[in-house]
Amino acid sequence: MGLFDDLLNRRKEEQEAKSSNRLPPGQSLTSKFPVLTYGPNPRFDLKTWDLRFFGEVKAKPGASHEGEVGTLAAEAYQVWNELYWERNPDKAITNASPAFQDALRTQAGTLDFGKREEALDAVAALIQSPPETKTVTNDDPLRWTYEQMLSLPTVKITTDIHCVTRWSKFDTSWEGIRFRDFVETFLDLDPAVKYVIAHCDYGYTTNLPFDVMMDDDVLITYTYAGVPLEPDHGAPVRTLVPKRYFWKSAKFLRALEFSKVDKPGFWEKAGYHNDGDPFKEERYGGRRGFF
Ligand SMILES: Nc1nc2c(c(=O)[nH]1)N[C@H]1C(S)=C(S)[C@@H](COP(=O)(O)O)O[C@H]1N2
Ligand SMILES: [Mo]
Repeated sequence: MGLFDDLLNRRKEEQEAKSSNRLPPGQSLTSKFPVLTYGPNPRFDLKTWDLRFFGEVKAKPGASHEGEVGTLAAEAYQVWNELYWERNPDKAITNASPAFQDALRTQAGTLDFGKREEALDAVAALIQSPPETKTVTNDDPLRWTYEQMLSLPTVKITTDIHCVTRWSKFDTSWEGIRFRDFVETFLDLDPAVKYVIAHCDYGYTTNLPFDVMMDDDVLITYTYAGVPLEPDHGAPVRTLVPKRYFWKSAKFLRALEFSKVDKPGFWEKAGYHNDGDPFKEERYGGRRGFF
């Protein structure tokens, strides 16, 4: 099929999406997954990384967690990222623990780990079907190590995403921890909490009303299209809030703050709309001047 046919097809798809009200006003459809990050991707060590919950929140009395996780899972996610960070993919593998290297070679047979794609496939396979699992516990639900987080139950969703720079992508698939389930299971919130602020590596923040975060499609996610999230798209963990413009889905997430007062985030303070509903075309300006 020629370029022109591609274009016609895309137009047709776009028209259909518009007439079914699936494409928000002013958006175009893309099949790519553009990358938008202010600044560099953070590097991290998943042995020391953590995810915190703070603000007007306590752990639910007696709340504790016990779950299963692949024995090599956290290291596998680390190596996945190092395969992107390192110029030489073989180095990412040879730096890993002997146990991990053994498991990977068992998994992948005679594959050539000098080839990044092959190594990534093998790492993803190890994550999807771990040779051994172990039980992990956490009795401080306000702080999660990566391994503890991986042992939480997940849900899968397929959803459309909409970037304020006017691209939309349909049917993206994600797996992660449903925010609402997490809150209801583990947290005791001050009843006056009205806002949730996501805090990321390098200081990026974004704010949302608590009610918006409690929708059933809001995730703390680390899997995209069945494989670990790539560094460019927010590894090791991001939020996903499909009903808002995509800048509200925080990459490189490190903490969620529960607040009685609103705290406009990085782009909100720079002039983006505070609410960012794509179907209301809330791109810029809106309500400003809280602070
Ligand atoms: N930590 C962090 N999160 C972020 C950003 C960022 O620069 N830093 N960019 C936001 C913007 S503007 C968009 S459109 C989406 C882009 O996500 P993507 O790169 O996976 O498409 O991430 C959002 N989350
Ligand atoms: Mo964006």
